[in-house]
Amino acid sequence: MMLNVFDDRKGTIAHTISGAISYFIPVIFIIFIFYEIIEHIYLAGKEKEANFLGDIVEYLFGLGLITLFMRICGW
Ligand SMILES: [Ca+2]
Ligand SMILES: [Ca+2]
Repeated sequence: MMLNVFDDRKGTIAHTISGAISYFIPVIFIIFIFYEIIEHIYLAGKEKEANFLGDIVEYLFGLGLITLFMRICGW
């Protein structure tokens, strides 16, 4: 399976921040997945599966970072 992660700066920041915010507002997860699937289907030519999966990894990276941060800080 091919993954294209941290490929563009703007998108990476947006996906990572979305993941981080999901820690506080979990419903963002559903919106994010829904948005990514729509983007993947309608930009099928442009957005390859490697990018689609990579965006989800970027999102999970943000979620993981904030989770670790909160745990380390004891919040
Ligand atoms: Ca995407
Ligand atoms: Ca990406």
